Amino acid sequence: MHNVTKAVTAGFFAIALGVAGTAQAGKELDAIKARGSLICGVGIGTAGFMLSNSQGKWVGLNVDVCRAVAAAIFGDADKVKYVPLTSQQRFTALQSGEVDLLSNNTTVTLTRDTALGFDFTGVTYYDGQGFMVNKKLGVKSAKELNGATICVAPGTTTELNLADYFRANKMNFKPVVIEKVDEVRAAFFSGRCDVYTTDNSSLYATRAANVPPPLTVDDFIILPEVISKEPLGPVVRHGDSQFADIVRWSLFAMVEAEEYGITSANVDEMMKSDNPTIKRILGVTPGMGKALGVDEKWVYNIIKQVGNYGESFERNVGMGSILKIARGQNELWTKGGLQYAPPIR
Ligand SMILES: N[C@@H](CCC(=O)N[C@@H](CS)C(=O)NCC(=O)O)C(=O)O
Repeated sequence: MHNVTKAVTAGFFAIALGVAGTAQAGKELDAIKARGSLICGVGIGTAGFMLSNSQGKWVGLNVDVCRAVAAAIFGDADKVKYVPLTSQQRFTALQSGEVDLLSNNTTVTLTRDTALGFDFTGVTYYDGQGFMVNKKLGVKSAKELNGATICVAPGTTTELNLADYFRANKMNFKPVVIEKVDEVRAAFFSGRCDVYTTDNSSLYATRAANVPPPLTVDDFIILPEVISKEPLGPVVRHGDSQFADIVRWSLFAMVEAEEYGITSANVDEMMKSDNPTIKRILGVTPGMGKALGVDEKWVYNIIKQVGNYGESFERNVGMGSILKIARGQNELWTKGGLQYAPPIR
């Protein structure tokens, strides 16, 4: 009884004094640390987002999120093992523990967040579903697609939105459902389908990187209709909130660093900044790392090794890449976009 009273009293004083809590070690995080690397579920191969390059190195905007989490946990962005997964395989792989997280263009939805037992930890890329067609088809709008044969991947929001859109517009279509993304692309480019539908990001990537000669980029158009909201972001299993917090705040840190002008090129200089916010973000003023259960230099390591969100965007999918995607909705909130990180404090 006496001990309980003491513990309760100590707890009361900790709260009353506003003593900062330290993150509780979670079982997923313990397993990741013991293993010495993060296992990240990615896609099969989509230029700009997740692709094993000619040197066998995984690169892309989604890959950078995996790298940022590894930089936060290990101080080393290279401590990641990548597992390529199809849209059909990804959720079982996460549920079974084959991967620690997915960073693979998965859309945040209510049922995935609840019934599937996952937690979403932010939005890497605000997207929407679109349609790509060969120009020869002479189609200018999705409303002209009645009766079309449409290539689509299974186990996706894409399949569901497609059915909803055609029903709502009183049109019919013939689905050609193919699991592997390279086979979907091949089926579309060979003319087996009139239309390829998926997230617009994937359509841009496919058009920029996968058109087989003698066909060229100019043979294909992406129709103007965007038929859904596809907020794409990292996903973890229910059960380890500390690990979820690290994934969530690693992505936020990339966005926050962009807002405060901290880049991979100037981060060493920024360590000398007098700005209290920058000092806190970079761990010069300690506390944030401890609260998250990682090194105080977690953001420094992310930005030095991976870059801020804008750098990653431009390098992988923006003007520094073959995709040349405009920032659009993925611009910072201060510049009219939707990317908004809550404060690191
Ligand atoms: N965002 C949609 C679709 C995501 C998806 O996995 N699409 C596949 C089929 S097109 C894809 O992009 N794969 C790319 C890859 O494996 O590299 C969802 O979460 O259901």
